[in-house]
Amino acid sequence: MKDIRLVIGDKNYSSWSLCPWLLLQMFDLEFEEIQIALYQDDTAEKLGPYSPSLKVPALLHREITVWDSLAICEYVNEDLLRGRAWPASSRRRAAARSVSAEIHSEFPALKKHWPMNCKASIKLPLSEQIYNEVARIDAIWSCCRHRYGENGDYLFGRFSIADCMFAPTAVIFNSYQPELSAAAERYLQTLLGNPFLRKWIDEGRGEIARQPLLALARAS
Ligand SMILES: N[C@@H](CCC(=O)N[C@@H](CS)C(=O)NCC(=O)O)C(=O)O
Repeated sequence: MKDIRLVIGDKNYSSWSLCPWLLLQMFDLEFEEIQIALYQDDTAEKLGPYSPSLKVPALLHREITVWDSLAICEYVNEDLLRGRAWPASSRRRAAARSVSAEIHSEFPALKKHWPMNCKASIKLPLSEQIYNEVARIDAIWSCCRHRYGENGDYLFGRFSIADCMFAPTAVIFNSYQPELSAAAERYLQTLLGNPFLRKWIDEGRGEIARQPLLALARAS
């Protein structure tokens, strides 16, 4: 058994599982992937031994359990990476933490109507709420790239937890194709070009479908 185990859902659907999975991959931390199929009658029963919230992701490290994507990223950063997964300066770290928390806790319309589905590819009309939420994400991406991105192509230059937290958004935007500013589009393409994110998307596309492909998205 490996020292680090990450419990995830279907790669096709589980947006929050993607965040810590990408972090572990990007920082070359060896881990065992425990995958539990979502939306099945026995999903909660299978998650029970691993995740107190009965949700994914959950990280098991020796005798410690951490659940919730952002909490896992913080734990990995602190205990396994000696702080390397956030930007070095406190001003940048504050901004990176703020945008990560924002994507984690806000954007209710996108979360409800534009679910992650690696197999989906359809340009959807935007409701006013979706339009506003896409515009806010565009502003975050453009602003971070403009202010903090001089040392690389990621939000804060070099790869950080902020990029992990926006990776699901990149998959979602790749599926539903909203119009973005040039700077935001460039950042989207940076994320989509990440070899580990491409691997996740490919594996998600290869999984058995457990939800209708477009019905969820069309509700917007
Ligand atoms: N805030 C949590 C949300 C976790 C969450 O909603 N996970 C979904 C999959 S992405 C889940 O486990 N759904 C199963 C269920 O609700 O039964 C996090 O960021 O980890």
